[in-house]
Amino acid sequence: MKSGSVSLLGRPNVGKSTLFNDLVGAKLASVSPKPQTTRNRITGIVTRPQGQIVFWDLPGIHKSFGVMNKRMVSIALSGLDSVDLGLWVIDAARDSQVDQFMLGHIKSRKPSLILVINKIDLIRHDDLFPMVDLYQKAYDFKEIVPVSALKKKNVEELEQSIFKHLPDGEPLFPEDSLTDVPERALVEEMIREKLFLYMKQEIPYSTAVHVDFWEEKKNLISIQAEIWVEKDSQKGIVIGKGGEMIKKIGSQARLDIEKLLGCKIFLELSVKVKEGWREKPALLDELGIRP
Ligand SMILES: Nc1nc2c(ncn2[C@@H]2O[C@H](COP(=O)(O)OP(=O)(O)OP(=O)(O)O)[C@@H](O)[C@H]2O)c(=O)[nH]1
Ligand SMILES: [Mg+2]
Repeated sequence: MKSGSVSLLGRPNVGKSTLFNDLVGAKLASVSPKPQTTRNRITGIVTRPQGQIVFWDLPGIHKSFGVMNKRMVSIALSGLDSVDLGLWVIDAARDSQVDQFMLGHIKSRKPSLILVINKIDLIRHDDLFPMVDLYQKAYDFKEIVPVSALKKKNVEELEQSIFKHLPDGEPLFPEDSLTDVPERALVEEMIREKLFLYMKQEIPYSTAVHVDFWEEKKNLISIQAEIWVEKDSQKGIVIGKGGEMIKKIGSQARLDIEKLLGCKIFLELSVKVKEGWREKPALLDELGIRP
């Protein structure tokens, strides 16, 4: 049997979390059109007759300023040496210079990588070949696999390529496991995703979500979560006129959470000002954003 861990690596916004959810077959990671959506490591476990893969969705690697972003990048970089295989994900429709530059930097660590060219739905077929050629020269990839995570194109083929390059071994988790991330953290992610989807400009970046109450009764789970903002002026924006925005965030998040946990959810959201939380190590620890 094959068994191993596989990280999703690359710049922000290339589609790592979308691909991760496809590979795992469940929505565990938050996805949004804004860069730096993912802040923490999320694991997803896939068990097949051939073996088991433990996927790590990670934040994007970027030039980081500030305490939180520095932590995000060191979490992202942990996916270079602490795994059996990395998927280096690129956006086929975006300029490749930054990716080439980043690859140049990590080369010396000699990670075992598959190059995943994502978003091929956005390019012409003919543009793929020169790209493959360029990357083949840039690094000794185990394989190069073009996919469209959004259209779920070629994802099964990618899984087969991954199995080919995994070591032999026994599964680490029982075969019906989906993740080892606590449910609370997944719920926080589902709520945070809605903030990234619906809030504009710097607001989503100034928010965090913290579940502070959880009670299970028969077929209903009651959850209370705080949405942290950095400044008092942001509180009203998250709540919205007549509470409309926070209601929308809550009802959309509830749908995802009910699907994830498979039962009815009562979700109550509140907004709390935690001044400059992004720069405070103790608050980042509380959110689980730890390098
Ligand atoms: N057209 C197209 N869009 C895609 C594809 N895969 C992902 N996207 C979109 O790209 C955007 C970013 O996707 P994410 O999965 O959040 O990207 P990410 O790499 O996890 O981003 P960070 O968490 O910020 O590092 C979203 O709007 C996705 O819908 C694809 O194959 N084709
Ligand atoms: Mg992501």
